[in-house]
Amino acid sequence: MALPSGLEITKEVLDAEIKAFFDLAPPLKNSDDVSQKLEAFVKTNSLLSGTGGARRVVCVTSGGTTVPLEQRCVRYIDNFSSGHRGAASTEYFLKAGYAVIFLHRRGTCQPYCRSLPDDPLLECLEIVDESNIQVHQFHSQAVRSAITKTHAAVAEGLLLKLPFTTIFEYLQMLQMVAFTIKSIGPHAVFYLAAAVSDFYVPWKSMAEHKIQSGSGPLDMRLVQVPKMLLVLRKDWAPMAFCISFKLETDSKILLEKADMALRKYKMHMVVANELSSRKEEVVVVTSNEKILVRQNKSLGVDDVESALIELLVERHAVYVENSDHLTGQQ
Ligand code: PAZ
Repeated sequence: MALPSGLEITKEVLDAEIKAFFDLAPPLKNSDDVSQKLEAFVKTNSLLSGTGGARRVVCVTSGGTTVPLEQRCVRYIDNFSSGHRGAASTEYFLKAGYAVIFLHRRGTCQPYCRSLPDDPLLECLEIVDESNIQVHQFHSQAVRSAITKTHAAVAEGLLLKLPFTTIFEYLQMLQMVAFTIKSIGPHAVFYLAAAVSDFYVPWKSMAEHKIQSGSGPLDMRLVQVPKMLLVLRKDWAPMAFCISFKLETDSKILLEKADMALRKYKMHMVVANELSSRKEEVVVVTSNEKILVRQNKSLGVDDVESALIELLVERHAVYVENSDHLTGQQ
């Protein structure tokens, strides 16, 4: 149901829109596999031998969702997100002792691979002779580090990588993650850095076959993707610590929009970033603070995620402590 902008929809209407979205979405092809992996991952991390407690688990979403224009998709709408933010943040969450569900756009930047060249296969490998291929000396350190760290994190049950492409896959998987990590209450974190499409073509009104170009200009109606953040907070995983992102290109409206998202979707924190400066600085917006976080080049850190994750981990620790007191667990 389309409402004039500025008018709030009720929770009942939102719930109905979300139900319709999921009912009509093409079912996830590998949903059993995803569900098994999630269950096993959360189980491993919630039964830490000897500690009696759960490990903190963060779901990092990363990269952009696509909006298919045809059911047998040839064309789709996409966005710019490289997945760098999500990949870098995953590395720092792992370093801070979290287990990470890396819900990422297929083909985007991966944790520990940030210093590899764009085409690692062709640029890092060289042919020695007919039966031997080796890593080029120049890239050997980066390749070794990417392989060792990724394999170690996966083998220790600390990193679960789940790829998506479309908006339909992303939202179905996000809901599955939320339903699974709900069981670890305040130890769960959502770090929603993915650039999620605001508009889409509903499956039932989508052309089945490739849209033909012979019939003149393309006239297509995109409808709004129901905002799922509030239901994630309220219904799917109500105890989880939720951090969402707000991206704008007009810095004049950025903080106001971030503030609005914080209140409207009941987020614990919103990270505000502007397109051109997003790699150098972000502002973390909470109910009573606006904290500027910048990359600290003087300490030899050339990304903003190091300081950002340090701050979020600190705040999450306080949140867990307060929740534990409230539930009488300490
Ligand atoms: O993926 P990336 O590193 O190129 O960019 C990160 C980002 C700008 C997509 C992220 O920080 C962000 O703001 N995500 C939410 C975007 C939104 O408002 O929908």
